[in-house]
Amino acid sequence: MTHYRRIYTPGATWFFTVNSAKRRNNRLLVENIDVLRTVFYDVKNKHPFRIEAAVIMPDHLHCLWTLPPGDANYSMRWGQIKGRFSSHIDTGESISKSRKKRRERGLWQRRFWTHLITDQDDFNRHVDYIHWNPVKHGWVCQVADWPHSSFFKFVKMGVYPMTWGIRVSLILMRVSNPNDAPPGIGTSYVAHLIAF
Ligand code: NI
Repeated sequence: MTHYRRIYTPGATWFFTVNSAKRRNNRLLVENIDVLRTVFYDVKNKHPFRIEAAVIMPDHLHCLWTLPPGDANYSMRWGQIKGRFSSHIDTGESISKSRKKRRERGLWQRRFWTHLITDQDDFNRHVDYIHWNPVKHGWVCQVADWPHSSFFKFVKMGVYPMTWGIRVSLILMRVSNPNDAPPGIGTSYVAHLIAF
């Protein structure tokens, strides 16, 4: 696990998972990453919060925010982020009747996952979870190969080495002996570590 010693603020740091409405064959977020960055920046300027860590996946995102003391209104901030993002995108997505009534667009799932961080270990675990996510979802074999996360900031801070988070699998291969005898005494195996 990460040895990240930043003191977290009790009761103020939240982990979020926010999904786009269409989860399959959808690269909406990474294809519009600049729009997303701008929207985050604008909303953060108006209603301050600190982004501790973040990862943008093609169809969802995870992030860790610290809100100002006494302010837990993340819903308003997410509402603005989603709304502003949607207003910049013209995808011709299908919109349900109930959404039309509310003048909502159909780009995002309405609900999102929230978790209040409980202590420094919990904080660190979520930082790792965020950065490991592109490997977890199978987009890359190595965390450093995914450009849309705060991983590189953490490498610069000395929290991770650049090589952190590589998916490897261990494959044992039998080395056949020259007489092609059945496996048994004398059979040897070599271990191959492969990235996939
Ligand atoms: Ni994920």
